[in-house]
Amino acid sequence: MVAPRLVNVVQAVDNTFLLIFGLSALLLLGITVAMIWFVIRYSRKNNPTPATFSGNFWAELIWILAPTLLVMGMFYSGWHSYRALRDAPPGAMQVKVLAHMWAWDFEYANGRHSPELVVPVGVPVGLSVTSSDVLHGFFAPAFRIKIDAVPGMTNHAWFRADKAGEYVIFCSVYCGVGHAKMLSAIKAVSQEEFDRFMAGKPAASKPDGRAIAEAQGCLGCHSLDGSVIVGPSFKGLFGTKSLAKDGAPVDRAFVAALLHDPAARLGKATMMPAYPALTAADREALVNFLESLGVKPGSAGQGTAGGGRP
Ligand SMILES: [Cu+2]
Repeated sequence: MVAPRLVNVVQAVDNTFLLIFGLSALLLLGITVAMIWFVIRYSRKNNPTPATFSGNFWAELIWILAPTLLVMGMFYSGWHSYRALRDAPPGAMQVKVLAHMWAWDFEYANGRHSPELVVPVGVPVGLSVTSSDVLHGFFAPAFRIKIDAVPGMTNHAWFRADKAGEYVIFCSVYCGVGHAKMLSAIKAVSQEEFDRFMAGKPAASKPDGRAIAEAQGCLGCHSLDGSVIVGPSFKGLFGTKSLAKDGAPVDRAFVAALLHDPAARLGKATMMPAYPALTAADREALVNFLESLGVKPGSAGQGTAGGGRP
């Protein structure tokens, strides 16, 4: 009984696709050939006097049974691959997937958060997918996973990366202006590298503010070139009057408070989500990055490339 549950999801989904595609191609060919034959065989030229028909039991039975069996076969194959995708094998590593406008957050059993889904090669990974705001879709084409992220509801899927590498994650449901930027990656790494990741030792010695802004989805709402997407552009923002009710200037303390609880700091409702999972070092790097973009126009720190440190 265990065997069918361990069916490779990629294989199961591909088999269903090929089955439906093959049957569709076969039907298209059969129907087209039959149609052409009927047009010629029963044309008015070949049949000057119209024929009369009075039903045929066997013909009717066949055209009821054959499509029914075909469609049931497609259903069975689809159901089988759906089960293969839904039912994670026992003992799979569990990861909570939270979609928000416009980034992904992956939470591991030990409480570690990551904007990318880092997994060890060869280990089944169970995903519990949900959203904190609007409808999103978790789409990892390499693993044939496409599952809705719905606020207030948890959907499940699983996969196993058999080869080390980086596999792209998209959002498959249009979710607002930052939708196209809602990208992330499944990073399949060796067990040792994964253990290092879980222990929280970052590969880079110093966090890069621009990379964090990208990974956290900040750039979905805040441009770096002065244009307004949803929120104010990061360019030249530091030191200016904020949109908060109290009109406080955008400074280090303001940005830190904003990341912690945006609505409370602004004193009004906002689309901006909180980022409680950011480490202190990440937050500082992010604030440094903003500061580097906020210096007086014309001087250094346009922030168009590199880490953008002042
Ligand atoms: Cu989305």
